[in-house]
Amino acid sequence: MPAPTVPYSQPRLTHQEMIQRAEAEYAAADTRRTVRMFSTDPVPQEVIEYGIKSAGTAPSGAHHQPWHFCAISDPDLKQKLREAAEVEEKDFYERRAPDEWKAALEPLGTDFVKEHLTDAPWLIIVFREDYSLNADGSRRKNYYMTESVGIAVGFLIQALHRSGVAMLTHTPAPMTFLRELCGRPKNEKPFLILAVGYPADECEVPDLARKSLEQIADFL
Ligand code: IYR
Repeated sequence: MPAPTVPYSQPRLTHQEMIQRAEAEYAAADTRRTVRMFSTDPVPQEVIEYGIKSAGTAPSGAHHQPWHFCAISDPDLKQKLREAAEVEEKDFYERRAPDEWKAALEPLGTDFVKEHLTDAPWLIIVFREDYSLNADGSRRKNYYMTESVGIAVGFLIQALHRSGVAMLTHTPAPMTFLRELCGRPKNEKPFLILAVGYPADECEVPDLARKSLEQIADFL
């Protein structure tokens, strides 16, 4: 049976208003940079809460909303998480990383030391629900989980950027330790860590260029 519906409309803007808004949105998005050096200054929890609420507005397969967010500010937990991540990262950089991957990372200057995991005032651990659990404990299948959670993380990043904080998306591999540290159930798979805070005063970012519209799009 189809779900009940409610009317939906959005105020119609003139073409000129739309173009102005679109340009302003792009200009704001284009100021975002991934940062790796964070100030330890605190960021209010409400900023994180609204960011996660924005993430929760993302479209998802069958509207199952297959995501969960653990926002960590507790210094002891961040320390534990950093230690566990560095064990994996050390193994990655020293043993597991293929040469081609290492070469690709060289311009970024990354290594196994992950100060951001203790410096950034917030770590948002994003989980993907591979299946949901019904009230009676039976499993409910989810659909397009990776796409859905990826879109939600995009919303989260954009919302937090517009709120005035900087971020690093971090995916130590494997990330299974995060489930236990966050006390999440087995149906949830760690998707990524988003470190959130202000950039450190001395923060610099690589002088990178973004692909042009012509490079990333065709209008047919
Ligand atoms: N997870 C490692 C390696 C790494 C991989 C990619 I792809 C990057 O863009 C950056 C780092 C790390 O976090 O150092």
